[in-house]
Amino acid sequence: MEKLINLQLLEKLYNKNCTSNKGFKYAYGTAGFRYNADVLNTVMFTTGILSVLRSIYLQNKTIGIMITASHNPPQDNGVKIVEPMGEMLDQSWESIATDLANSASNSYNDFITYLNHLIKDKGIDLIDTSNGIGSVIVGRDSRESGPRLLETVLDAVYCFQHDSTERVSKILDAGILTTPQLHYLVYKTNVAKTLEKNEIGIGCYFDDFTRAWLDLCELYGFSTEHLKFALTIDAANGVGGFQMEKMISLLFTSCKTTVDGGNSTNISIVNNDWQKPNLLNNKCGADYVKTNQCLPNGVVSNSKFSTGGENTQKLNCSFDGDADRVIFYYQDNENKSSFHLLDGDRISTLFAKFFQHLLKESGLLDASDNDIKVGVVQTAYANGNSTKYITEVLKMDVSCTPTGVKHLHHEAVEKYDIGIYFEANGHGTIVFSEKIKSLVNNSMSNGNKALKTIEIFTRLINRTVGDAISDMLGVLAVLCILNLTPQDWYNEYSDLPNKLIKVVVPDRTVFKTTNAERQLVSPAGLQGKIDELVSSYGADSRSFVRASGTEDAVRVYAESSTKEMAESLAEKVGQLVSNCCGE
Ligand code: 16G
Ligand code: ZN
Repeated sequence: MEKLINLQLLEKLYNKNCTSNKGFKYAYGTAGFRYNADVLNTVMFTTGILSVLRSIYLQNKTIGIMITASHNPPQDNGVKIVEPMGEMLDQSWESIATDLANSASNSYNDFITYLNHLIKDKGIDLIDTSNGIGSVIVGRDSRESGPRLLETVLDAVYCFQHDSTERVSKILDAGILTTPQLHYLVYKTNVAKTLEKNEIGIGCYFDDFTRAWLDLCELYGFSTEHLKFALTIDAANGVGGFQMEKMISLLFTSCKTTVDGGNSTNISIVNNDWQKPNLLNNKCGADYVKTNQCLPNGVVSNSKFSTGGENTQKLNCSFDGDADRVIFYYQDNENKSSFHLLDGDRISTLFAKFFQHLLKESGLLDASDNDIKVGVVQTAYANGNSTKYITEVLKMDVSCTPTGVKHLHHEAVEKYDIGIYFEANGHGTIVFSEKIKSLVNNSMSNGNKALKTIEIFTRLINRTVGDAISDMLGVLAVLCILNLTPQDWYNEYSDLPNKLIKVVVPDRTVFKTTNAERQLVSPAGLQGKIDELVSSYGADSRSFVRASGTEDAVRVYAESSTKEMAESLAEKVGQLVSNCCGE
């Protein structure tokens, strides 16, 4: 350890960063560490250390660190580690990240003891560093605490200094960017096998996605300036708006965006005050709209929009604070009941219909030995009617996994050649297997438009993780290509009325589930009572209970054939949960 880690500096910087909230217990949750920003210094320091070790362990591949708390309120922040190909941290390292943080939270001695154990246990070679001594890219969202927490991560990385060669670990501060941009940058850096400053920058993200979009425009003869509808993007006052502005300037040759309101252009960004961090996710953003089923601040109701005397359809979308989620919606008039939500389930079903159509057109399905597997991955929160639509109308395969993108992503990669996955909250993407990519590339020379479209989509969609900007472009493209209005999209099926509530209990860890979180195995006997209750609400009814991975609460989801029944079922299941904790 002495060879590579400057122990004197490590102790000094530990004392600087890890002593303010001794004894705090951290846990790497569904999407990394996420807490009030005041208690994060220790875990930022240990995450910096762990990321360099992970990089050395993986033969010096570049690792990403994203400082964000997504849709959480402004006073929170968090951190997650990104793997070399842009995936979420390997699950077996999540508990290591937790243990390292908690050892540092205890004392310097515990920290050093655990660090030594980890290095030994994983066989991380800190003596022969001929492969390199670690490389890390760090990014952050627009939160006020971001620069302070970044400093702590940088302190940690600077502890890795090779004493004889004077080399230090490579670190690129990628600045303020969206979570999916950071994932993409890490992936591109590893593909290019370099992390020299200025060589691979975030420019690659804009180049690649703009190229794909413009290729589609050319293939189908539509242009960004003349979309059939007007789009308002609610950027949640987060980093997505600022990055989207850059994207727009590349996508639109003559169209100008207008901020806050928009008038005569077909695209506008509202809630774009990313430099006022206290406004982040405040009455706006994907989570607010999905939870409250209403328009966010700054988006006006009406489904028509006047452009040059013409009435154009109006569509809105909301990003979350770090722009890895997107949901769409429109509202016909001031009446809230005319609010129509096009959430992650609807994005999945739209893409599923689209790829089914493309595959038929492409001729790839004609050769039976191609055996192309296309499917949708959902969680238990997917509306029952979306699942029915995919299986009964599209006759396509559906898989269900536990909540959390890493589970959906893994399933989509393992099971399908074209795997479409979205959580109902709008987080998701499409993954394409190497097999489908080579089938497409090998047959493309005959000018087949459908094949060319699939090829462009493999570049338009962010392969690494759900990405609000890239998913939004994907949806716009599908609507243009299939010639669908937002209303057509909405009318493909109708959602079952549903209700999601939160129940605060003394200890949520006693709620253990199986069958992709759809059934409880503990507390004993509770599932039987839920089943009995659900069966009394009729055939279309369903309810499940799971402990939240991000909040100290238990979530109860219910759906039924009417709104009143869904609400009553959720409430009664909630009571069962409370009663069972009181017993
Ligand atoms: C995190 C997850 C999200 C999931 C949510 C569930 C990632 C990147 N994010 O935000 O996918 O839907 O947690 O929250 O995995 P819950 O456990 O509190 O219901
Ligand atoms: Zn997010």
